[in-house]
Amino acid sequence: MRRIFDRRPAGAAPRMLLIAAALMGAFAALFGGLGDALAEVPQQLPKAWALNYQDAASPVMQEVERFHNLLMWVITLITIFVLALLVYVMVRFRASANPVPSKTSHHTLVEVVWTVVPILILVVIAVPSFKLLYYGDKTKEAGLTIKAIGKQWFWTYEYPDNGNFTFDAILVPEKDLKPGQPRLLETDNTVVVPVDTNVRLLVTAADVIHAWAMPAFGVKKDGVPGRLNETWFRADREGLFYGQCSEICGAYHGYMPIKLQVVSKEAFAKWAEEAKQKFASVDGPSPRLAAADATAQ
Ligand SMILES: [Cu+2]
Repeated sequence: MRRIFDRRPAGAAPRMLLIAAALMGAFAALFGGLGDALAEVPQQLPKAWALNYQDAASPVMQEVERFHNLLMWVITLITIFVLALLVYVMVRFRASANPVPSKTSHHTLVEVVWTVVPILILVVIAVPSFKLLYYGDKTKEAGLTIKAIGKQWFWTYEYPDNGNFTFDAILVPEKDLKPGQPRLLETDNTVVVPVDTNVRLLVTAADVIHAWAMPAFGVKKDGVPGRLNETWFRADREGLFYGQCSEICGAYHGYMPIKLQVVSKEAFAKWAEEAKQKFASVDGPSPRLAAADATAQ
């Protein structure tokens, strides 16, 4: 709500307050359906003109950052070294300073050095790179499993450990956005996970290749039809996090975002109980369809 008050023109206070109160009501109603667990929460969003990654919220992303910082050192030192060599050659061996160039074409020591040193640099990079690859691959002790199924153009989620309910998360179009909701990132249903819990994420797709990507968690996993990919994350704080499909999957590839809320373990248990009632079961008919059938008969 802060943004509304910041933009308030002088003298328009009472009307803006009324509007703000109405919007607050709408916001509360939006989340009201899933109980108090999903009241207003801190959002983590990409910022305009920001540099670097979003703040890491999962151990894999912390390791990604560490690896990135190592690579920055390697790249910077190599670039400075090559630049210094170039400048030295341009100055020291320019035509006026060196009118008769040397005809040397081989130098065994130099050739061995410029082969061995890059190999050593690659080994220094490869070791932490493979460690990180396997660290992000899977978790041995998962607190719960979530399955994300990419579809043109939305995500379907399943919670096999919490009653095997399933729901779709579809983009909220710009005209229906409530204040504070980000454009192209807001979905009608939210993926909810408990804080400080290893979440095993299974990703697949029903039509073409999609990718479930959540920058703050260091997760970017392809969803491939007919295959089940696995990864994991452990959110270290509560709040709302946003991601997007990251495999170009058709005309509305940019319109299938991911909205995920991290809540306390108690709030998650409560949410899962309510979600079991509200959403369809993977094994059974949708409660909404069952209700429609009952009225039809
Ligand atoms: Cu997609």
